[in-house]
Amino acid sequence: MEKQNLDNVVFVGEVDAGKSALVDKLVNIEINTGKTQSPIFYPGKVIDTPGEFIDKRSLNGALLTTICNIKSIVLLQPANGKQFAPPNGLLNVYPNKNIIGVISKVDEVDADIEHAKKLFRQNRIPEPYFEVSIFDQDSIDKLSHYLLSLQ
Ligand SMILES: Nc1nc2c(ncn2[C@@H]2O[C@H](COP(=O)(O)OP(=O)(O)O)[C@@H](O)[C@H]2O)c(=O)[nH]1
Ligand SMILES: [Mg+2]
Repeated sequence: MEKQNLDNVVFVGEVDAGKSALVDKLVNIEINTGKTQSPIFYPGKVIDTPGEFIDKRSLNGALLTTICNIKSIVLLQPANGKQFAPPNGLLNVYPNKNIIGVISKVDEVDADIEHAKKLFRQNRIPEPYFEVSIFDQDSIDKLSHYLLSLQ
């Protein structure tokens, strides 16, 4: 149902944040396995990006190029992550984009959702935040509905 309609959204976040696994759940195509080496473009301007675009300073420019014409940025912060990976200001270079904070992997045993929320707030990621696990379809559906409501 809503899977086909997702449009104009890019998924960003550190290596292993769960971007590709989440995109697989949100779009209607199952070709996205293995390490993401370059941006993967799905129909309807849905883009999965390599974590290195966030993690490696030398590739931050490639991230900016990739997100330039995309309306919504879904930022994944793993629930078991200690740090906020995006360099200060990187995601605010272009104004007027939606930034959606997703706390991923909330099912992990060492998940600390409150810490992830704190990192988002400290870095001015706007609420609401979505707590997502690829093993919890309800959490995927809630995010999916929200993304569709932005279009
Ligand atoms: N437990 C758990 N593992 C996840 C979840 N999402 C992704 N993973 C795992 O985390 C690893 C990295 O996921 P991937 O989507 O490739 O991360 P990416 O580098 O951000 O694209 C893989 O082994 C996934 O199976 C989740 O919600 N829960
Ligand atoms: Mg990936």
